[in-house]
Amino acid sequence: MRLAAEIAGVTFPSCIINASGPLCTTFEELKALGHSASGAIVTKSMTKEARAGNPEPRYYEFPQGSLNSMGLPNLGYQKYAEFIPRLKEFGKPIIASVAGMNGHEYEEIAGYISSKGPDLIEINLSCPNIIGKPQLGYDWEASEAVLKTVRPLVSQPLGVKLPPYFDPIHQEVMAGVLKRARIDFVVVINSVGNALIIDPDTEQVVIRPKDGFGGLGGACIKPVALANVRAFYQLLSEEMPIIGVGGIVSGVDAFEHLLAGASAVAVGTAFAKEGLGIFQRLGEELGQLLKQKGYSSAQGVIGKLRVMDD
Ligand code: RRO
Repeated sequence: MRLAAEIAGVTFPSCIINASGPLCTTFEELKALGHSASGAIVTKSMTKEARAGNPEPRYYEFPQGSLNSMGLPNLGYQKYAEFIPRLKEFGKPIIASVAGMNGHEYEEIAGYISSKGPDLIEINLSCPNIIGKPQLGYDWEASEAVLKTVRPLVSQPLGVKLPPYFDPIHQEVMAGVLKRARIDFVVVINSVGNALIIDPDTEQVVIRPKDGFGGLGGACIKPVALANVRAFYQLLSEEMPIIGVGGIVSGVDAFEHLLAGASAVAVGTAFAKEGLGIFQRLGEELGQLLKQKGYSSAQGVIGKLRVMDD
């Protein structure tokens, strides 16, 4: 079965890749992704300075998903600038994920990291866990300003990682921003920000930062992810391919993201829970499902979702 994907002219050997977030911060972790069946190596979002992240406990798993308030722990962009040329030997696309604390940092990081030759760059506009900082993706003007200044500094395909939106007008406004900023691909969705999980036994929150509020991920967010993939596909399919993220635990979940309009899918919480073998398993499950259904490639499924007649 042909599981390859194409994003903005870059070929991915598999349409199933890691999401920026879990297990992609250190060189060892990135190399392990190189050896795995992941169709790409996606880095943790990088900031100007190295960050230790928020106080622990900051990650909580439960059967339907995860809650995190990691706070952008990463080694700082200079380190990823060293790693990227050394990760080229794996022969699969490298996506550098960039997160600034302000517009100037996005510019500095994206411009420099571009010169180190990643295959694509993702601008993260949607981290929900920086104490005192709102998610940029909910501020249209600020998003447009950052993307328009970064665009000319980057020679690779430039993508944007967005937060979930819950009303069509918000997806429409953001689609306009992405078009005007000449963005090449879209990654939806980041975790559902500022969710709260309560332990009724201890009568306590489950993570320390922000009094327990954090980003919700995993199986329980799949319907929100599919809705955002579909909405952006309807708005942008001609211009910008989509990487679908949110709730992918099985080959069927990946298939649903493709139907909704994703060209590739990225796995976060389920990768954190299951480890590197998940990319092989999901590839096998998706391959079998496509065969059963008579598809000859993953690409043939993109956007094929059917709606009901009026
Ligand atoms: O590090 C984090 O707390 C984090 C980031 Br940068 C992000 O984009 N999404 C998320 O759920 N956590």
